[in-house]
Amino acid sequence: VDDDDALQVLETLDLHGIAKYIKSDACKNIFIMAGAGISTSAGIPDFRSPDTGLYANLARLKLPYPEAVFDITFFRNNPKPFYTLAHELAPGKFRPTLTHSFIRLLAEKNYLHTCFTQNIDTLERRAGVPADKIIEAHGSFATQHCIKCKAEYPDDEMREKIKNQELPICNKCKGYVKPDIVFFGEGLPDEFFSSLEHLRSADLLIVMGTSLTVHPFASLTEIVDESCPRLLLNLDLVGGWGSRTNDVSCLMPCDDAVRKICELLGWEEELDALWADT
Ligand code: CNA
Repeated sequence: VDDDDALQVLETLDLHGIAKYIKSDACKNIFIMAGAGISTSAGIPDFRSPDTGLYANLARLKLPYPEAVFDITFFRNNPKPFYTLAHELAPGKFRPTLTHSFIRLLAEKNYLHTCFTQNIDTLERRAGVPADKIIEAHGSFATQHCIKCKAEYPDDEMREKIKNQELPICNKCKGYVKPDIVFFGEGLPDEFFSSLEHLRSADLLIVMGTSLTVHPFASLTEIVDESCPRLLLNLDLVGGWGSRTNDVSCLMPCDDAVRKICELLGWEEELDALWADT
């Protein structure tokens, strides 16, 4: 046997192979890595899709470069473009997708160890994935602080400001207030780093709806064991997929892909029931 044969875990490198593996005793801990692509069918644009992505549509905000809208240095001088966008993306406006319900189903069936998400839309929580199984690696709109004196700013006032397209200003020092989402130039939350070691216990990693371009998040794919099956559900092939023996990719909208997986597992009705309930 050569090295690849020794590492081979899946019988076939497709969704059948994945479903069979999930049903086997070997698959206990499933980890998810999610990105903006799992929320596009909810109506929230991703960053990088060529015509529909946010970066393609930011011209009207007159930014020096598209990423500036999420850049902390830029925000300190000009928070307006960010809040224009926040108004459009405000949580509460969107319903979780079938893919979010799939993550919840994995939790209900005791397969889900941790869902690492780059998304700031809180749709994982809204879909009913238990909070202690979610790591919001780039923070979320759930809380907010003054960028100058760090004072917390009330949730209800924040919601009002975003709704009315007004700038939230610190009640104590008049500094600008920013939701606790991680901008370019800021560090990721401690709980992100402290939970990385668990990835070594992964029996399956499912990567969904991400271009795998933002680091350090993207590098989580490397932490799982060399023999751990990795499934990519995305519109395009990213992250050098296929470089490992048990890499499987399914290039289609992730809502369709999770439905196929659930069909193969006999979980389709439960999936639909969970989704109908959110
Ligand atoms: P990205 O770089 O925009 O990549 C999105 C990926 O998803 C692309 O590879 C697309 O091909 C793919 N994709 C789009 N639609 C689907 C679909 N229906 N099914 C499967 N795949 C699809 O976004 P990333 O998440 O990789 O980038 C990281 C950034 C994006 C994080 O910092 C996020 O905070 C940020 N972001 C978050 C949201 C959100 O919270 N919903 C929205 C936009 C951007």
